[in-house]
Amino acid sequence: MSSPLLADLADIVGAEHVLTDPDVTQSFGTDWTRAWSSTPLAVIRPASTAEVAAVLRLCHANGTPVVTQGGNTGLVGGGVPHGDRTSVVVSMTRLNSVAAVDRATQTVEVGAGVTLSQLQAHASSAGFRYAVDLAARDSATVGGMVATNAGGLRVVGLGDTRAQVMGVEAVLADGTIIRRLEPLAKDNGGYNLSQLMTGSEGTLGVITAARLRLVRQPAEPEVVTLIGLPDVESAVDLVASARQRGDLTAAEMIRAEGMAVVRAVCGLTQPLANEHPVYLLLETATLPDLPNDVDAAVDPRMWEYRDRQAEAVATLGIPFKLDVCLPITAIPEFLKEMDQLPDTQGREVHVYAHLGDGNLHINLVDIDEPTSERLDEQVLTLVAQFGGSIAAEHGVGVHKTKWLHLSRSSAEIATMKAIKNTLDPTGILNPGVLLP
Ligand code: 2HG
Ligand code: ZN
Repeated sequence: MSSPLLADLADIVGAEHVLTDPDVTQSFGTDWTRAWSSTPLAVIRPASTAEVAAVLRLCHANGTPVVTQGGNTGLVGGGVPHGDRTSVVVSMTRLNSVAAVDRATQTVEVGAGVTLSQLQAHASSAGFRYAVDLAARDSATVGGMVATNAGGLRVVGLGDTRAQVMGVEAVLADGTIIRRLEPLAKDNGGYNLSQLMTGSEGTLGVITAARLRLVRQPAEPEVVTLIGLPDVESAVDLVASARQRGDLTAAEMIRAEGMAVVRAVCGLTQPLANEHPVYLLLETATLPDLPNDVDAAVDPRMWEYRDRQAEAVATLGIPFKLDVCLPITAIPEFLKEMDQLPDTQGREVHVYAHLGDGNLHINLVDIDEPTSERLDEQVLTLVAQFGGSIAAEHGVGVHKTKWLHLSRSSAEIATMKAIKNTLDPTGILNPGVLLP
């Protein structure tokens, strides 16, 4: 090992788990979008909570920045270093233990490195379901999903990651371990530190394990319906009536340009009899109520048109991305105004959405740079004017720290900074992420 720090890290995790070859570490330094990329000082692969604690104690003593990484599926630059050879990436994939499902409490304890697919398979083998689902399921890990409070496809019916977290184990910046993994439905002994860690994007501690709630498997597979519609207003109306019936688990939207791209890139056939400006996918327990003359298809394979939007758009170039949330009824007007902004006018804007949650994914590909403060400012200011949130389900990352004030008051940001300074006084955990 070329430096005393790396040699000490190797003593903790084993030399074969300290990666320094740039050809190997580059992928850990580049996020999924390819918009953010730096070479890590090293990638450290601990195998236990005790090893994570020892790594953090050492980095804390040395003042070395630590970026925690799971499946590296983030889209806001929150899981990769910023600045070459300044930070170590702590890759959590070896913390992949899975305990037996606790049937009496309908919960399970899993390590941070367990992937969403593994968790889903484990839950379903015990007759349960893990409520959160998202397209990156084969790579996204529990630690990353808790750290970002991942949302995904079924929030409208089953809630986000926060709603599934009963407790977490985490290591603080100085190596202190805090552990709340007991299956306790009621636990009011003070502040809920597990929920403080949830959504903290690696800035307050390193999540090493979680106890997660499970939900019942549906008696029958859900009904998946893709519906062609003339406009976003009609989609919002259909979501409202589907919600009223009380059996809606997902309500997703694709626009015509997204349908065209996913079909071309993924070789998919036209799903409905005709082409439409807007497509709504509803997942419900029983057939949804639809207008008589509507063009629709009932088939679980309809998910593919929505699931593969991000992958399809990414083949067109490195996209400029924004992930925002709006009051759902404001979305038609918001989209009209967004398409008229100085920097979006006349451009193809790809919007796909977890419409039931009011969560829009805005992607532009015909741009010079995947990061554009002008676009950020124009779109996010409009989001704030409509009473929305600038960070829906992907987090703030490094991308949106500058715009946090549009969604949070200065008193809230000051409180967040006070918490950060208390738990990570030297600022080694994910510097530059979340807080301005
Ligand atoms: C999705 O819903 C993901 O498909 C990715 O959250 C969003 O590509 C995006 O902007
Ligand atoms: Zn999404």
